[in-house]
Amino acid sequence: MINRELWKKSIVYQIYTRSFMDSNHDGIGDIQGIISKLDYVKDLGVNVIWLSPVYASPNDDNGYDISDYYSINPEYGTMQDMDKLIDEAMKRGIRIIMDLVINHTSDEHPWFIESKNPKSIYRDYYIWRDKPNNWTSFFSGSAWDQIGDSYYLHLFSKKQPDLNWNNPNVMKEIQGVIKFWLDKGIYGFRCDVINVIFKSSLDNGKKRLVLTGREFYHSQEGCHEILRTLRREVLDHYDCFTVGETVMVNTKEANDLILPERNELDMVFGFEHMEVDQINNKWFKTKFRPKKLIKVLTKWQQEVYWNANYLSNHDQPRSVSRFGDDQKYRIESAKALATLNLTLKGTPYIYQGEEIGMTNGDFKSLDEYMDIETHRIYALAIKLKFPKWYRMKMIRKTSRDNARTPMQWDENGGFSKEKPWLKTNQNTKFINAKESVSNPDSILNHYKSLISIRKENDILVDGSFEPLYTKHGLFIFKRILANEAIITILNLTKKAKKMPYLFHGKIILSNYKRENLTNEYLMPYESILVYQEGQK
Ligand code: ISL
Ligand code: CA
Repeated sequence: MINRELWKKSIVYQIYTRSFMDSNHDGIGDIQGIISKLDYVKDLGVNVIWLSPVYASPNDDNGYDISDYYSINPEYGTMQDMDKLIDEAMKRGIRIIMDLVINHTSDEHPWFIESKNPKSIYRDYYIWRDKPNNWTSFFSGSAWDQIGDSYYLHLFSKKQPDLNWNNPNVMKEIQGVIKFWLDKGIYGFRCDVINVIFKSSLDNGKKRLVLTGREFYHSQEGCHEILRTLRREVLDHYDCFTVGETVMVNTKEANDLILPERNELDMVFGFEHMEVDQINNKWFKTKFRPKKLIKVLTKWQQEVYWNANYLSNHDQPRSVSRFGDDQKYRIESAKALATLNLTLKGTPYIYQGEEIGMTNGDFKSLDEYMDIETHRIYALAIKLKFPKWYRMKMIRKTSRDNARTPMQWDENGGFSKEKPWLKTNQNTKFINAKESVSNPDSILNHYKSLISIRKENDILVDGSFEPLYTKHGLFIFKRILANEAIITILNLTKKAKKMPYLFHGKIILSNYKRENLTNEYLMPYESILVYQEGQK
C-alpha cells in the first residue's frame, strides 16, 4: 500500500552533484563521490536525498538542459553508479528523489534535433512559429531563437527549448521517463518549474520588466490537467512523492496544486519568502529585514495545506549570508535559521553545506563565475550602462554560483585533488565538515540535535502552528499536539532583545547553552526550543 504520508515525516537533503564530492579528481563532483559520503549524510539523520539533475546534458545550465532522460552524464558517472547509489542509500534508510525537468529539454536532445525539420513527427514536440512574440526569458532577453525561417520558444536559455505540452506524444514520452526512474526504486521527483509547462496561448503578453508573457503559462488550467494525468496514470501506482518548484505562486495557487482532493502534487516550493529582500526582481537586492521574512513564513504556515520548508538551494544565495550574519554571528545565526527551518510545520529541505554554515562564494572577478544566468544578467547590465561596481555588486549578492561552490570537506577543501570547476571558498580553512563533525558545538551538531528532536516528537510533524510573537525581529511560535507543545523562540537580529513575556517549560535546545528561562533578554540570533506538557 502506498504510504503517501511518509513524506510528511521526511527530512530532505539536496545534493548538487557537480559540487558535492569528486571521486576521480577531474574537478567535477560525481555519483561515486556521493556514494563515498553517504555515511556523512546518514549521520546527519536525513532520510531523503534530492539529487539535482545527473542525466546526459551539455551542461549549458548545469544539467537542467537534458539531452537524454535515460542516461547519466558521463562527467557524473554511469547508470551502474546510479543503480549503486540508489542501492547504497537504501541500505542506509535513505531514499532518492530525482529532479524532473520537463518544461524543456536540451537543444542537443534528439527530439529537438529532429524537430528542426518542419516535416518531422518531432516538430510538434516543441513550440515553433514563423515569427516570435514579445515573451522574455527567465535569463533575460527574448524567449525565442531562430533556426532557418522559424523561431522556437525557450523560457530559459536558447539551449533549453520548451516542450509542447499540448502534444499528447510529449505526455506519453515523459510518462515513460517517470516510469523508468520509479522502476529503479527512486522515491519521487522534485519537478522543475512545473507550473509553467502548459502554454494556453502564444499571443503577445502585457509588457513587463520581468517575464513578459507569463500570463499565458503561469499556473494555467492545462498544467493542472497534466499533473492530474501524470498522478492518475503513473505516480499513484508507486510509493513515491512529488515536490513542485513553482515560481510566482501565492498561497492559494500553492493549495490549488497540492490539496489532496486535487490529486496533483504533494507539496511545492514557494518563492514569496525568497523575495523579501528584493525590489521587482532578485537582482535588485534590498537590506534584509527579518520581519518581512517572518510575516511571509507565518502566512504560508497558516494558509498552505503542507509546506516544503527551505532557506537555501542551488539557485539561491547561502541562507547564513542572506538571512543571518556570516561574519560576527555566523554560528549563532546559522543555528537559529536551522531551528526555524526544522521546527516550522511542513517537510524541511536542507541544502548541501547549509548544515555546516557554508557562506556565499568569495569570487573576485567575473571570470570566476560559471552560471549562465549570472553572465546573461551581467551582459544586460552592461547594455543598460550600469557602472562596473554596481554590476559586480549585483552578481556578488545574487549569483546562483554563491550556492554552487564545492562542498567544504576539510581545511584544504577536500572536494577534489584537481582544480574544481568552480572556485572553493577560501574560508574552507575553518568552515568544513571535518571540523564540524569533531566539534560538539558545531552548526552540524545543532542540525543533528534538531533532526533527532523532530524524530522523537511527532509534535513537529503533526502539531499545529500558532504564532505567539512576530515583532521586532523576534519569531516565537508554538507547535501543539494533544497535550504537548514545543515553543520555538528566535531572535533573528544581531541585537539583544527583550523577551515579550517569560515562558515556562523545559529547554530542549539552545544555541547559547541557556539553562533557564528567567533571563528576560534574548542574545543576538538566540534560538531556544521549549518543551511543554499538560497543554489545554
Ligand atoms: O531562482 C530563480 C527564481 O528567482 C530563478 O533563478 C530560477 O531559474 C527559477 O526558479 C527556475 O529554476 C529552475 O529551472 C531553471 C534552472 O536554471 C534552475 O536551476 C532550476 O532550479 C531552468 O531549468
Ligand atoms: Ca569527478
